[in-house]
This record gives sequence, C-alpha cells and structure tokens, in this order.
Amino acid sequence: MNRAVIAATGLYTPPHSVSNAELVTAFNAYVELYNAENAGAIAAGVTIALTPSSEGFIEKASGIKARYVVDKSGVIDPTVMRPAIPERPNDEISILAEIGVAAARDAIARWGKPASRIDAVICAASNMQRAYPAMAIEIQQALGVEGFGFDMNVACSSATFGIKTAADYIAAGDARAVLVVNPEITSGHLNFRDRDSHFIFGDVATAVIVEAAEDADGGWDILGTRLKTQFSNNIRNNFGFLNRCAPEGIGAPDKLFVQEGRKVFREVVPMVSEMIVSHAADLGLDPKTLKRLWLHQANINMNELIARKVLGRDPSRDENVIILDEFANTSSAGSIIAFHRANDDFTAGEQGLICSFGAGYSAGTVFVRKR
Ligand code: CO8
Repeated sequence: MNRAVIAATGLYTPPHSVSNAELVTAFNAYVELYNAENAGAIAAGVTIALTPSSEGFIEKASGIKARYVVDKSGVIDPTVMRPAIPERPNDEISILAEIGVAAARDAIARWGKPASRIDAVICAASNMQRAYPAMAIEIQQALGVEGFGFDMNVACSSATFGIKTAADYIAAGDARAVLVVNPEITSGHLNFRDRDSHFIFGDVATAVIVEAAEDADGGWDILGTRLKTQFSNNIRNNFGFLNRCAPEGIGAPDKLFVQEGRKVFREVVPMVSEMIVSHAADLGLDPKTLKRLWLHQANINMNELIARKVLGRDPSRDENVIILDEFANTSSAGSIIAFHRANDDFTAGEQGLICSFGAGYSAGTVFVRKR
C-alpha cells in the first residue's frame, strides 16, 4: 500500500473584508426599512417587527470579528443584502473555479512541481456553482492537469473527506498526486436578512496536494483518516433542482442556510471529541501529545471545548489555532486555512490533527506528522 502525505497547501483570500460593525450597520438599516414599510401590519399584529443585530453579541457568541467576501457592495447594501455576482458567459471561467484555481496555484507553487504531475482533482465544497460540468473538471482544465476530476459535497467536512479520498487513491495506486480544492462562496447561500445567522460565514478558497510518500520531499505523513456521518436536520439548506417543480412555489425561506445553532453546538461537540479520542487510540496515539489542533472554524467556544476534551487541559491559542476571528466560518476551508497558516514551526516527528465537522452531521479526522 502506498502511503500518502500532505505535500503542500494553498490559500486564496478575497479582496474585501467586512467587519462586524459594517455588517450590523447594514442589517440594522434593513430592519428599520422593513419595520417602517410594514408598520401597519406590525401594529395590527399580522407581522412581527424585526429586532436589530448587535456587534457585541456576534463577537461574544461566535468569536467572529470579520469575514472576507467576493463582493462587498451588495452584502452591506440594506436594499440588496446579498453579494452581486454577475453571470459569466460559458467561455469564461466560473467564479468558483477561478478562486479554486487561485488557491491551487498557490499550493502548486509551494509544492515546487509542475501541475502536470497531478493525476486527479477533487473539488470538495459546500455548494457548487452548477450541477454540471463538474467544477473540478473546469479547474483541471485551467491548470492543465490530465487524468480525472469530480465534485463532492460533505458541507463543512468536505476538505477532510476529500483528503481521505485522495489518500485512498494513492494507497490503491490509482494516482501519485491528487489536488483537493475547497472553493467556498458561502455569501451566496447565506441569508443576510436573518439575525441569527447573517454574521456566520465568509468566502475563501483553499487547496491541498496529497502525494505518494515515496515521491514527496518533506510535507506531512498522513497517519490516519476517519470519516463519520449521522443524519440531522439541525443544519439544512433546501436549495435544489426540484425547487422549481414545487406546485406551491418557492415555499419556505429555507432555500438558504438555516440552523438550530444551540442544538448543533450541544450535539456536535461530544460527537467530534469522542471521534478524535477514539481515532487517536486506534492509531496508538496519545491525543495529549499532539502539538496542535487545526479544527473546523465555526465557533470559538465550540473549538475551545473540543480542544479541552481532546487535550485534557485548557488549550493555548498556539495549540488550538483560531482563524475565524478574521475569516468567520468558511465551511470546508476553515481547518485548512488554520493548518496552512500555522504549521511552519513544526519539526520532524511532531504531530497534529486536522479535523472538520458540520452539516450532515459530518466529521472527518486527519492525523498528520511532520516529515
Ligand atoms: N444580535 C443580537 N442578539 C442576537 C443575535 C444577533 N445577531 N442573534 C441571536 N441573538 C439573541 C437571540 O435572540 C437570543 O436572545 P434570547 O436569549 O433573549 O432569546 C440570544 O441572542 C441567544 O441566541 P442563540 O441561542 O441563538 O445564540 P448562541 O449563543 O447559541 O449563538 C451561534 C449562536 C453563534 C450560531 C452558536 O449557536 C453557534 O455557533 N453554534 C454552532 C453553529 C455551527 O457550528 N454550525 C455549523 C454550521 S457549519 C455547516 O456545516 C454548514 C455548511 C454549509 C455552509 C453554508 C454557508 C452559507
């Protein structure tokens, strides 16, 4: 069996950062407009007045201070409240593929080998731009990669599911190097008019090159990968190709991201911490000896709780990397941004964990050791 390594990672950061203050100003202006327009219905008890959002709440409840978006103008315009992303002609690269390619090029440059050495492209993300052709195939073409590509969606866990799939192809001898790309335009499926969730997500793209150990110079040995899913309605997005077929019309406002945040918090923390501890035990690893955790970035309190359960102590910021203050929840890309940003100080033999969790529920663990 060929062993796989993480040979390089890459990051694309969109140009526009939106602070909590800017987001809350836009939201509260929208609330004022809505309440003024619906004053009669509110007074008659037909409609409920909307409540303003608060910067203080957002930072305290989530740890998020800002997020990047591919378009800022629409997101902070109270009369629009969504990014303005114009359609592109079919002979132009689509925006999701474009940001995926930017992250991939960063990873390939760090790898130091030509893109032609890649045998497969997996585009693993929460939402694809279209049903087909696959984003992965468009990215493959833009990079000049031969072989094959396909899309996969496991929501926030897409990156670790992609890494495991890539490692399995290498183990089976189907590929020598696989590119996993995670382009996330979360602003496209976030309801900026929903007080409970308007602050949660940000846009970004990450890329990971997984390579056969015998070909790799340096990088990270993949010690083990594990995946888990368990059905839950607590994080849901009912947008889909059958929406237009519903005789009752578009129906409930659930064709964007919706969640029961408290329930997610309560149920996912034990599921993920138990998974990490049992996977470590099966690998003969003491989780307390891990130098660093690169966890999915949804909520700072959630990450601190998981890290405490896994490490058996209060984690330092150095042990438990937090990037969600700058990026917010970037779905599948979060744990990869954390890994990409904070791994330079590892010496050979030191170990860490990349772990994602999210809708499905889904979770993935990838234990790595610096070569
Ligand atoms: N401003 C001010 N107050 C607010 C706001 C706001 N914006 N929102 C809610 N409040 C109020 C509520 O009204 C409530 O008031 P009261 O106590 O009077 O009723 C109070 O604050 C507390 O509300 P909550 O219980 O909702 O707040 P929490 O403390 O639970 O924090 C969080 C909310 C931050 C959402 C938290 O629950 C959380 O982070 N949970 C985990 C979420 C999570 O990890 N979700 C995973 C999603 S990731 C995923 O897999 C999706 C992938 C698809 C990507 C989609 C991209 C769009």
